[in-house]
Amino acid sequence: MISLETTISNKTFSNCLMNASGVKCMTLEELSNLKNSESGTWITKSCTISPREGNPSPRYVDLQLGSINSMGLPNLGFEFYLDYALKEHKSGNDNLFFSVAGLTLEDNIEMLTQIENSDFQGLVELNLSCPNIPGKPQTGYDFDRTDEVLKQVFSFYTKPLGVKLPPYFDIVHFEMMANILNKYQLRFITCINSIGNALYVEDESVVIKPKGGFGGIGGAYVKPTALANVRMFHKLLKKDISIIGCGGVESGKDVFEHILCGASMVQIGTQLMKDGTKVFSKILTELKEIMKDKNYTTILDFKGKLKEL
Ligand code: ERO
Repeated sequence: MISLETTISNKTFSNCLMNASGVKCMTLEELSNLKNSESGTWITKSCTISPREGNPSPRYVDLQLGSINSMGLPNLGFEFYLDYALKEHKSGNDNLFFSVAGLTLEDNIEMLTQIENSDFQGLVELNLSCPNIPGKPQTGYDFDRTDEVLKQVFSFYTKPLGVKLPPYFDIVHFEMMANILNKYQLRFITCINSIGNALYVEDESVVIKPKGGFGGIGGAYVKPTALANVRMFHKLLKKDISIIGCGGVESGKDVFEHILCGASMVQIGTQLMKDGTKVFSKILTELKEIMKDKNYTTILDFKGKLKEL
């Protein structure tokens, strides 16, 4: 009997799959579809205090090996998502993730204060890595700023919280970020967000409108970078910080590799956008097949156990 059950912080989920924030999780209808899907849990679209339209279209394009996006944080505003989360809580469900991406530290503190003082008991993913807001740097690339944000957040916030990180590409950067993260009572990190500010060219033209065509890349293009980030942080972070892998997941094999590298949970972005929520059952079936072939019965049988030469 194979179990895909997994645990993050004080929550246990029936399986290790969920959506990546931003993908099919903005409206009530999309959130209900995710809730009713085969995924182990789900997360809301990163929100700001006020609703946002986001960037002009075209702003999301499927590519041969992935996607490029510059959505610009379109969302229905904090109140909508808090209201949604509280309704879930009232109906007895606290096993969902709430994504927060304030445009300033003050905005993040304002939203987290309201969550802290509410009945919501789920997990919060604080997004420190949106690459698509003109004029706003990705916090996760500014080490001192990240430290300051976490210091201020953990001065009052007591509920389970994690951060969504941008991809890192330098060993010293991994070490610097891990040293900062290890100072705080983080319950998880999610890595990676899209590889920011890439450029895709077709027929002598860019393919998305915002920022002169620059956008975040997801999908198969980013899998090796995602696995490297999951692996490195698995080695460097204290063991009570779980890792949620994200990047390039199209199949059970991709999920298996994320878990081998150290992920406890795996998010799906580009492929969920392409296939809709039926992607979860397909990938779960493939993952179970792989585990069956290898005689693994739980995720813990292979989590973090990547072989090195
Ligand atoms: O443009 C966005 O809304 C967006 N796209 C990403 O690839 N990652 C994000 O974190 C994000 C907004 C928070």
